[in-house]
Amino acid sequence: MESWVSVPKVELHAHLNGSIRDSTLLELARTLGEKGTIVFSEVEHVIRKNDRSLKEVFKLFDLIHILTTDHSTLTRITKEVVEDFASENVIYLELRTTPKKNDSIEMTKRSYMDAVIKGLRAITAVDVDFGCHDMESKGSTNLQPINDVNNLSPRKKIYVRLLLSIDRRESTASAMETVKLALEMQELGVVGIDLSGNPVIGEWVTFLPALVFAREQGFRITLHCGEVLNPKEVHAMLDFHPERMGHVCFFNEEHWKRLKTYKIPVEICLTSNIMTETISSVDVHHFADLYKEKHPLVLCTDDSGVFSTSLSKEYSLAASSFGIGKEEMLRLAKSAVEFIFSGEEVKRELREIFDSTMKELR
Ligand code: 6MZ
Repeated sequence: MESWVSVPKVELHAHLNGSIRDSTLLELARTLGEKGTIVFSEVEHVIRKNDRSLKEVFKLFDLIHILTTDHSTLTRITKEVVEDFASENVIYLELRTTPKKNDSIEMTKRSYMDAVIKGLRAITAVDVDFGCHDMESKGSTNLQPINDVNNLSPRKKIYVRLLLSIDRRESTASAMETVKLALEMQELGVVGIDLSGNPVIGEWVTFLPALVFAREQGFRITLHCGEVLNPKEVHAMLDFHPERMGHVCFFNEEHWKRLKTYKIPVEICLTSNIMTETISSVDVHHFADLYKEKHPLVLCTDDSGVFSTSLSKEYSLAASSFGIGKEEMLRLAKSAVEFIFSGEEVKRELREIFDSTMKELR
């Protein structure tokens, strides 16, 4: 398979706690095992396992959250996850996470997010622009464009923006709290709201008031949609007309028609859909039809840790499965710039990076 590591890429659907390195999870599990909080031998095989049903994935998230939900660990995983994306030339990342409360360790949704921001500030290996308006956010003051040809060893630069996720287990009040937190943190790079979590749990009407409020406040919204058969919910989500949708697997004729008419960009997660058996194999994935019809699409990882993937691997998989050449794939990668939740200035800079890569290829 061709390597897609060197190609600039945009990642718009990545869950923080799903993107942790296995080595870090095992280290955290070992430490909690030594403290007697968990039994390491019972969780080791769960972390190492590769193929998981959708149900098992959500069980694994419960375990991951036991391992990671303290402030210093959150800071560490945020730093590592962003470094990993930057190392494979992801130039713009919208990282999503569910702010969590844990009274026993005095964690509030705000302190959870502060720990995430601390992780962004702790990155030194690459330059991080996370849209924060104070000087500290720019990391190194020695900012270099990623592809500055006059510099022999330019530092990599990654734009990181945050989406706050509402978990489908949450109440309306809790979802509303997340949106209010997003408002408080707009200056710290929060650009949108996501609805995610176990798709068999929760009702659309529970989250709708918070999503309507988020929209009124100017946030862009992405919804996990159609991960299980639930035509009524898909219908209601399409009525809401979000700025993007993730997965869109269980759609009927009417849903496809509306999605295409509205031109809602779709976050495609090939490996995730196949591993969780939401889609039976890559050759019957709806990517093929949407791509053929020039529907707005973006390739994403979903949970690179949980599904042992990377954005480069997703590009390889799409290119080889659907017979797409390098230049065409680059065009697909570039098109994602139009669906990001950041403003025009960032879009312009990203387009320039893609244009110069395309020139080099010719
Ligand atoms: C739905 C998913 C997901 O928020 O703790 N999440 N929700 N479908 C998926 N596809 C398999 N993958 C991840 O990251 C982990 C959380 O993201 C959501 C789940 O709510 C999971 O608990 P954070 O950083």
